[in-house]
Amino acid sequence: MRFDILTLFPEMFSGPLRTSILGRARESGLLSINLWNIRDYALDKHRVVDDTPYGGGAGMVLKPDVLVRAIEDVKGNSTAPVIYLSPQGRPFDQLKAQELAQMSRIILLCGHYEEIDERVRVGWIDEEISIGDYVLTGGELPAMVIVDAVSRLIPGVLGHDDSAQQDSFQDGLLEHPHYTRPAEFRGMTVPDVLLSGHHEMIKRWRLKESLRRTLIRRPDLLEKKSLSAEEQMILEELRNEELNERR
Ligand code: 4G0
Repeated sequence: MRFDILTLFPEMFSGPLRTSILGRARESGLLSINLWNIRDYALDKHRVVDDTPYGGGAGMVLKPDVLVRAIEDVKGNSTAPVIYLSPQGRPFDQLKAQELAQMSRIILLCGHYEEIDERVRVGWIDEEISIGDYVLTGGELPAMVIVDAVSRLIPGVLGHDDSAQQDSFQDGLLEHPHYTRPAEFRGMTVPDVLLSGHHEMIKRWRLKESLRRTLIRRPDLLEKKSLSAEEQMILEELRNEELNERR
């Protein structure tokens, strides 16, 4: 999969995208991540990229001519969608990550000023995405979040093939508790069932604890999810117990 990122601060990306899993995926050719400096598309002597807003007020607006020159150069004749990262975008979630992971190429536009000229949005932006209800100094961190969340869904990027499919959110539930050795740590033990070797019982315990966590921490996720007969039965069980979970 190919990511093209348009930004005024390409140097912000050098750490995260070269490290660990993403670094390895890029070296192996599974991912290509290309950075484009918007300032390179400002043609005047001082390479000005922004201007004051019509109607007055604080803040600056990215100049449409600079931005469109950049977008059209990166896009070429491809049909890759141009995605703008902004607090006004559609909320990003795991379903959106899965959807984007099906594409061969996406173009991410990072703003650093209050806004882009509305005519750029109307004419050149295919989608606007927000990673959450908070404001950051730029769209660079949101772009990295999207590259990371999408990349780990591409077959081969994670070491173990099904680890991305198995984890929480993919099936709409939070993860169950996990333990490793020793069986007793500072007086705290591991649930007996996990030491029993009884795979059916372990599977049921994990499902029950996933449901317990989701019920306590994120009941909104359960309302959205269609539940199997087994899940409905366990939920009934949980509702008859007093719900116990520390934190
Ligand atoms: C556009 C995205 C971009 C407009 C970008 C700020 C948070 C997110 C930016 C603004 C961002 C997010 C109107 C402040 C850059 N902050 N939640 N900052 N305004 O995805």
